[in-house]
Amino acid sequence: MANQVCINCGSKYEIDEIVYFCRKCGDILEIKYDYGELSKALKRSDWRNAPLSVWRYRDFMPINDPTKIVSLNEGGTGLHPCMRLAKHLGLRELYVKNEGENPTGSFKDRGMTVGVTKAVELGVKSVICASTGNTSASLAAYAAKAGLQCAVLIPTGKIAYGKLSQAMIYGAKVIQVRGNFDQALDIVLKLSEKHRTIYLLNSVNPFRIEGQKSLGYEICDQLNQQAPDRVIVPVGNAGNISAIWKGFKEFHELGFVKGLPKMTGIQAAGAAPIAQAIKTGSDTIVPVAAPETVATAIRIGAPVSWKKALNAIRESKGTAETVTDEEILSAQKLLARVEGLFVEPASASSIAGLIKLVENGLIDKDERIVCVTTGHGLKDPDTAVKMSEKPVEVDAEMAAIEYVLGLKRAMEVVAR
Ligand code: AN7
Repeated sequence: MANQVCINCGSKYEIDEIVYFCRKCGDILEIKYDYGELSKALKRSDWRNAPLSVWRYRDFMPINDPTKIVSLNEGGTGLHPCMRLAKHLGLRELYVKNEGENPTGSFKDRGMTVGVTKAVELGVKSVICASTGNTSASLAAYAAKAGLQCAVLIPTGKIAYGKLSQAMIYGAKVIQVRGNFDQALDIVLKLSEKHRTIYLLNSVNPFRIEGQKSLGYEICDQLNQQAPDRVIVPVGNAGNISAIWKGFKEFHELGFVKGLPKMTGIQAAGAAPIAQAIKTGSDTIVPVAAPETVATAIRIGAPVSWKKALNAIRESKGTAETVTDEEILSAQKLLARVEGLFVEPASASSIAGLIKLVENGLIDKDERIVCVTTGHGLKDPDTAVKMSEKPVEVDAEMAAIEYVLGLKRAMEVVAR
C-alpha cells in the first residue's frame, strides 16, 4: 500500500528497502500511499476512538507488524490556547503546540518511535545519527527501549547540557566531533552507505518524517477537524516543517479537513539558508558555511530537507522569516512569563517569528495561528539561568525575606 518515492524524479523503492537517497538522481525520498486504499482501511478502523498520540494514527504509518512497535508514549501533546500572549500581540486566536511534552522532551520522539520500530521490523541491530542534541537524546532512548546499539555524533561544545545528559544516560556511544552539525551529518550519511549494517536515523530517513507528520494530524483533531490558518515552525534541518505539511495535506486529501494552513518557517539569522531562499525567490539554497546562533538546536547551515521545506512553504502560500538571538531569547522569556510555557531557545524562535511578522504587518490579526514549540526549556538550563534575574540570597531570617518582598523597609531590618 506504500512506497518510498524520490521527491525529484519519482523513482519508486519498496517499503522494506534500506535506501536513503534516490539511486538515480541522488535526491531524498518520501513515503507515498495509495490514498484510495488507505481511505478504505480507515473506514474499517476505529482509530478515532484511540487516545491522541502518534499511534492513534497507526493505520497512516508504514509499519507492517504492530507487535514490533517501540513506544514511550509519544505525541498527544497539548495545544495550549494562549489568550494572554494573543492579547499582548493584538491577535484573535493563538495556540502553542508544545512538543516539549514528549517522552524525551522534543518532537523528535514522534519520528523516532516510527523510525526505530522500522529498524526493529527490518531486523537491524545498530542505529546512528548526527545531531545538534535532541535527535541524539531521542534516538538513544528508543534504541535503549528496543535493545539496539546506538551511536550519536554531536558537535563538540555546542550542544545543550540537558540533551547531552540524556544521550549519555540512555547508554548511547556519544561521539563528539570537532566540527559542526553539517560536518557530522555528512560523515554519518557516508558511514551508513559504506557500512550497511548501521541504520541511519537522521531525517533523510523517510520513516522519521512519517512519525512527525502526526503533529499536523493532531493539530486538526485538537481543533475539532479544522486546519488552522497558519502554522509557525522553527526550521533547522527542515524535516519537521516538511513532515507537518505532509500531515495536513494527507488529512486534506482524505477529506478530514477542508482548509490547509500557511506553513511559516522561522530560522535563526545566523543559520538561515531556507529563509534566504524564500525571501529571494530562489529555487535552491546557498548553504551557510559557519552557522551561528544561541539556538544550538537549529545551528544548521546545509539543511538536508531544504527542497521539501521550500515546497511546503510555497505550496501552502506561507512564508519564512529570520530572527536574531536577542529576539529569540526575549520571546522565550515572554512565553514563559505570560503563558507558563518554558521552551528551549530554538523553540522560542517560532514565537519570535510570530512577533516579527505581526509587527511587520505580514500576518492578519484575525488568523487562527498555531506556533509549534519543538523542545522543552530544561534541555538548555544554562541559557535560561543566564537570561533571568539572579536569585536573591539572604540570611535565614524572616525580616530579610520581608525586605526582599517589599513588606518591610531596609531601616527596620537593620534596627532589629
Ligand atoms: C528544539 O537534534 O536537527 O527543521 O539534530 O531540536 O526538523 O531539523 C534538531 C532540530 C527545531 C529543527 N527545534 O527541526 C537535531 C536537530 C528543536 C530542534 C529543530 C530542532 P528540523
